[in-house]
Amino acid sequence: MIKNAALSIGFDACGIAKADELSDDAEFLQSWLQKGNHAEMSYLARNFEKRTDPRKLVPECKSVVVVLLNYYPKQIQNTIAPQIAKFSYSKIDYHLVMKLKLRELERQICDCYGHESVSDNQHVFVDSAPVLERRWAERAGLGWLGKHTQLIHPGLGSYTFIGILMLNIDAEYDVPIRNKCGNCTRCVDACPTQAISNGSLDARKCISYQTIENKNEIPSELHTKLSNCIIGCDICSDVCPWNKKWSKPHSHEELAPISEVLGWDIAKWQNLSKVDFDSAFGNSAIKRAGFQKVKQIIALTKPEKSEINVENLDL
Ligand code: B12
Ligand code: SF4
Ligand code: SF4
Repeated sequence: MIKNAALSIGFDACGIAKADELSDDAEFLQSWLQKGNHAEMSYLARNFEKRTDPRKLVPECKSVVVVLLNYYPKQIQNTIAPQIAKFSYSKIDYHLVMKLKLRELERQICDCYGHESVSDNQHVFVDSAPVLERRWAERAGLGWLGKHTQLIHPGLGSYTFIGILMLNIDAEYDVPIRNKCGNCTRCVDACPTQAISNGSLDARKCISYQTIENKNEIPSELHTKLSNCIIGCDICSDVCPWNKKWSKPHSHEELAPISEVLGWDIAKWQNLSKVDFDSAFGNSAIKRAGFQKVKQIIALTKPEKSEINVENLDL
């Protein structure tokens, strides 16, 4: 029932994992944090026990339902303009889109299994809570974690948002699938800042972190490596052969893009006013980065045609 309901609500995939302690991940996470890989995202070091055991976050939790929403767009941005990552194309911030759909899934589950199947505490998560969402997606059989650390779903690729619903009831659990990265290292080789090594990411070097999360100045050694990215970075995703094979445009109306922005040229971005920014991005995920930050990054980037053409990549 749960998976059928998720698909009928419009999610592209759904899997279920048993709520358990993530002991291997706890070890990995501790060493990742000790090396300072989380940069200034101090929240990642907080709530360690809750992050590595969902039952500490939602005490009655027995099952972790994981849903995916494909966000690969139909139309790609003008490639010589400063680039915004595809997750940020939509008019409406994806967090809101995911949460509304998850609430509907929760309603249908409660109709079927009763209200006691969910906790009175927070149990719907997208991005913002101490939950290792990619690991749960992997445990729920929805794909494997690529060397670029993202979840690759066989059939959808990695351009998917992940959402989590924790339930107080048992369910039939899925099993993880095999990692199919093999000897490929395209994402590692293509990363302009060498932010990925051994399937682990150093956020200090990641353009996505620098352009979205970093509230301070971008370190000067990275200025020439921003590769025309102004909000997020899709380089390691774009070069992945599995995305070439599986990424197909979504048809989710809720993720309709801010069409005019996709056609903006370099001059439009460079002359962007606060009024233009607020009117285009008022409800979008880009609002979070803020006008000043976006303007500063545009000033640092050197507009050039993106060298990565997904269509020309061989599998
Ligand atoms: C912080 C964060 C970031 C940071 C740090 C990214 C990172 N790799 O940790 C920054 C700002 C850089 C970032 C960037 C992006 N992000 Co982000 N991010 C998050 C967030 C909020 C937390 C991730 C986290 O916990 N990181 C800590 C690391 C250690 O955890 P982890 O990477 O999940 O790895 C765990 C497991 O994979 C496992 N593991 C990994 N390797 C190994 C090895 C061993 C031996 C073991 C035992 C375990 C293990 O253990 C880890 C935990 O201990 C999640 C949402 C969430 N709550 O999960 C979104 C999330 C991961 N981001 C997402 C997206 C879309 C992106 C971007 C693509 C956006 C963009 N285009 O710019 C980029 C991708 C960059 C990249 N290559 O990862 C999506 C990923 C969707 C997907 N299909 O994978 C998420 C899930 C948000 C969502 N709800 O959809 N992000
Ligand atoms: S998002 Fe960009 S900077 Fe970050 S790991 Fe991927 S290619 Fe490197
Ligand atoms: S580019 Fe290659 S190594 Fe990187 S995630 Fe894709 S298949 Fe794995």
